[in-house]
Amino acid sequence: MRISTTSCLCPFLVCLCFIQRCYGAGHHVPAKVPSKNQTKLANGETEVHHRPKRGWIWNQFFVLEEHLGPDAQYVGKLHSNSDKGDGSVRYILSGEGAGTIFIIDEVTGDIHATKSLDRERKTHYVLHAQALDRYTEEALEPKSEFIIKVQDINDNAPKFPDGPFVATVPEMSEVGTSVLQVTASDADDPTYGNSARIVYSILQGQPYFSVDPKTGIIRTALSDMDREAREHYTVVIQAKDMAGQVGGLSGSTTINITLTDVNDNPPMFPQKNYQLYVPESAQVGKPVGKIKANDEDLGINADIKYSIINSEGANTFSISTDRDTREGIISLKKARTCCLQDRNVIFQRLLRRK
Ligand SMILES: [Ca+2]
Ligand SMILES: [Ca+2]
Ligand SMILES: [Ca+2]
Ligand SMILES: [Ca+2]
Repeated sequence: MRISTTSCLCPFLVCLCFIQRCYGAGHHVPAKVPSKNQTKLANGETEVHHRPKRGWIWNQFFVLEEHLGPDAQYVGKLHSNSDKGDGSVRYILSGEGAGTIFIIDEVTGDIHATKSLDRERKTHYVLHAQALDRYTEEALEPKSEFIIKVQDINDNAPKFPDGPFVATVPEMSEVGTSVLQVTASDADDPTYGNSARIVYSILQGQPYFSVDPKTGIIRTALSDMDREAREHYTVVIQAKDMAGQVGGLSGSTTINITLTDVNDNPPMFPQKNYQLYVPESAQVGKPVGKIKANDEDLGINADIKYSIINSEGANTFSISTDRDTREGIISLKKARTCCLQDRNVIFQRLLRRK
């Protein structure tokens, strides 16, 4: 009687179902232990060596998940050497799913799965096999434990657990600047085939952004992206399993990216010259006019401080900044004894920087 472990000889032969570990080959090949893996023992029995060979695996039964066929799925066969085929041996299955999911033909030892199984819900079932003499109820073999493993198929698309995402990156960033990493998960078996092997690609957002196919890191792909020209971008990233191959399942997520401001615009006066007429009666210290420059940047980058840079103007006028309106308020600095002519007063705009 053969056991399917190397450490001991079990008198109970489990005719193991072999399965080739390649995608799409998830069907059972009735177990024939390769002759090279068998050792004849002194008592005439054969010891099975459990060396994986040519990609075949034994010591487990496999059943393909999500089986939709009308018939129960064949899993494998239990067999005792004591079984002469005369029906005197009775096979009994117990353990997880025995009698409900897995049924055994008590005469032939054939095991079938009667229900569709979901590997993502339960990966394997631990069962026990017994062989009894049908007439005496005597155990012909010790009770043996074995596992029915649920073989994965690619029935889960990659998913992004969160999203949509919001991200920012400074305008004018160098190409390749990291913006955000997105990560999808795939419920299929990551240890087998490509069912959970994800490749990222960008569906929307080119040529401004790119995504690393392996890591899901989104980067800038264009230099000189100018917030003042365009501030918001919508990027759609796809995660596809089967290593991105045709036929893979996919999921996607959206990232709303905003360019943040950098101070890349000086304040500009909309006019080159201003003419202000100041009456003789104008009081010292009182405003006599306003000017306003525009700055396309945002926040502190658009703060303006006005000053008078020619000495003649600076001697006669002062200028202050209205923080709310960002206007320059011009006031008379000292009383004049004669009429004020039109003055060519130059105002220098200074960016106030941090
Ligand atoms: Ca499943
Ligand atoms: Ca998958
Ligand atoms: Ca699966
Ligand atoms: Ca800017």
